[in-house]
Amino acid sequence: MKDSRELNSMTGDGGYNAWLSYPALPAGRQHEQYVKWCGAVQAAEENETVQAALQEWQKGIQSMLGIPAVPQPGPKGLSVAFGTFAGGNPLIRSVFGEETVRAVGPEGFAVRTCEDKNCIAVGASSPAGVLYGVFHLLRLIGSLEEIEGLDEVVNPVNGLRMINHWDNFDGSVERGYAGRSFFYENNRFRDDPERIRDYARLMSSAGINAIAINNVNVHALETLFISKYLPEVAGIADQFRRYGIKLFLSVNFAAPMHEGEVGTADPLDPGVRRWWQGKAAEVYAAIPDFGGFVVKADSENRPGPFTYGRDHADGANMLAEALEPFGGIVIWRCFVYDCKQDWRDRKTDRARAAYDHFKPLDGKFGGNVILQIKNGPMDFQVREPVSPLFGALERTNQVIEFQIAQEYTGQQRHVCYLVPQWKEVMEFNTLAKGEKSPVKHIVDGSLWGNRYSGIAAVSNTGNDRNWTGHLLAQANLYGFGRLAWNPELGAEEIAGEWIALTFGTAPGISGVISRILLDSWNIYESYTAPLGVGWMINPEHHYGPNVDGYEYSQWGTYHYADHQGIGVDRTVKTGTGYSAQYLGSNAERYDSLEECPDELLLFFHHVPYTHILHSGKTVIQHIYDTHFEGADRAAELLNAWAGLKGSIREDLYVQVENRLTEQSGHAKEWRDQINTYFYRKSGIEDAGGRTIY
Ligand code: GCV
Repeated sequence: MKDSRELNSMTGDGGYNAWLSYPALPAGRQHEQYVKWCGAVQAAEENETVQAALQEWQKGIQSMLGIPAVPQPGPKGLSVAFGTFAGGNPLIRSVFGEETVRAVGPEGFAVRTCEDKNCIAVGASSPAGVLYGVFHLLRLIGSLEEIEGLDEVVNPVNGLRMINHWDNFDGSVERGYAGRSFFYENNRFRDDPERIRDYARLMSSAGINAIAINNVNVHALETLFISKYLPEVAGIADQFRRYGIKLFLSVNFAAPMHEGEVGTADPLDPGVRRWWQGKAAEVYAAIPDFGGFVVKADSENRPGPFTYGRDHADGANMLAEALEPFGGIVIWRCFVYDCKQDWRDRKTDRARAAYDHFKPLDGKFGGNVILQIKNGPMDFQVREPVSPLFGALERTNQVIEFQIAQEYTGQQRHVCYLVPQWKEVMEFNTLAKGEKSPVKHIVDGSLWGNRYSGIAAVSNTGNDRNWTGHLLAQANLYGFGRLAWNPELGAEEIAGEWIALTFGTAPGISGVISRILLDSWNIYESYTAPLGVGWMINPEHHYGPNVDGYEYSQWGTYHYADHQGIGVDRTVKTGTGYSAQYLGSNAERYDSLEECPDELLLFFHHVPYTHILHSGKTVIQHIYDTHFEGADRAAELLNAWAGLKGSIREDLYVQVENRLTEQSGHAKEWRDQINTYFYRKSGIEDAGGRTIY
């Protein structure tokens, strides 16, 4: 346990500083080592990003070590020095030889402890690389890692490491669970540059380099972000630039008509093409490093090229042509499906839709178009198979889309650490090019040699003091950035970093919080929809149990439970044929009732409740057992957290205690609704004789 003096010295910021809190480090050998090196800093480059790195360094060192990092013009005793290779500090160039300089990519950095030159040097080819290097060093110190003997080159694995905001101009956030937007309120840009700057610091420190600031559902006023509101958008881009982040905008495909200048949005119409070209020129005049457009077209009632008998490639290429002269990109989303499927039609299948729409277009997209594909074929459920589009597109740039916002995983009222799920998806072997074809090598561009690579995710932030509502949901935000930077990092490793940086390094804390995080996905899965079938939530707002919520709605997402069995038949012979969208043994495994993994059984097969799983249990007994256990384990999370009282800051402790209390009660509600539903449908008793209503 920390002594009270140490705890009180940590400011009660309510979680605002998140993983940039820089908690004071304990006295000891490691502390001494840091103090020895970090009292002086050389970082004279005038570039605003290098200066931001310097400020961050000084802030971090002061807070963690209790000493100032004094700027120093040249070598004098031990120091930390950072700058670009071409930036004019001869020390940086003398520490790193040609070979190292060549190995450092545009956003990477090299770091070396040079005893003979009395410095720890961070060198990079770009100012953004310097900033990433400084955050790296701060992370090492914050986690009590060695900084003597450092000698490494670190490059991000993925080119695009992107956050998508679903923020609306009126201040609401679609699927937002952490308050309102910190960009907008009441159809105005909020005048809160400090918050945006701190947000950029947090994102950059996690490795993010691209942010789309508005919802993919672009409404009337947001359509004008590329015209009337450009000056305000440019103001946000200025803030982002300092932290190495490019700004993107979601655009309305029908914008030319909306602004009344052209009577159509037909992508092959010369007037429409000219309109977008003019618009791109205006945007780049205001924001020279503008990233590009994100587009949701012909999806959930958004406009798109279908209206004109054109396809997605026609639409995307038209926008890409407008952005190409400026180096911009089009990120075209593949979340396209018929949202009004009728239950009598057993062949139409929402899961098939993205593949059916986009596979035939492989190779038809321009070089600066990237398809953004949701990780699963449905919609960010707690469990889905990996989208079969990964592996199906050989000649198309593609990024994966995750959802940090916990729309279907407890809405940041339940803890659900998603990094393990994302890692599982990234490791999935698509078999697209032999045995070693994991998703991570498709999205990093290495499998097919794509020009653009990357990973995007829907933000879980809002203007709540702690950014994410649930404090533990910060781990997802941090974890996403770190995983996008390097998919080889482990879920536990990332959790450990986040815990040390947020709560400090006092013994006994990390193990408890790490266990809570690492168990949380499995716990959430066990008391909600069973065996991969998904949904079973209240329609529209998507919170809380409602087994038949979507079964009898017009949105066409079914589980087909009746008194005999449950599940969606997606097999080739008797079902929708979705399983055939996978390659080789993946297709065979999912299609086969015997081989299909338990956790996805009901996604692929309709089975009787008495069907025996690989685990040896019947489906119905599995449902009862997991729901009883899941609710018990949710309650244990609260007990585990209670053990931290007095060891971590009270303001942080209380926040999580409140959420875990709510989760524990809500998990029981889930348990009872699901168990009761299936007991009454099936008429089969629980072998454990437990209470089912
Ligand atoms: C932004 C789901 C969500 C919608 C979201 C959509 C999308 O359907 O419920 O709120 O819209 O996905 O990803 O476009």
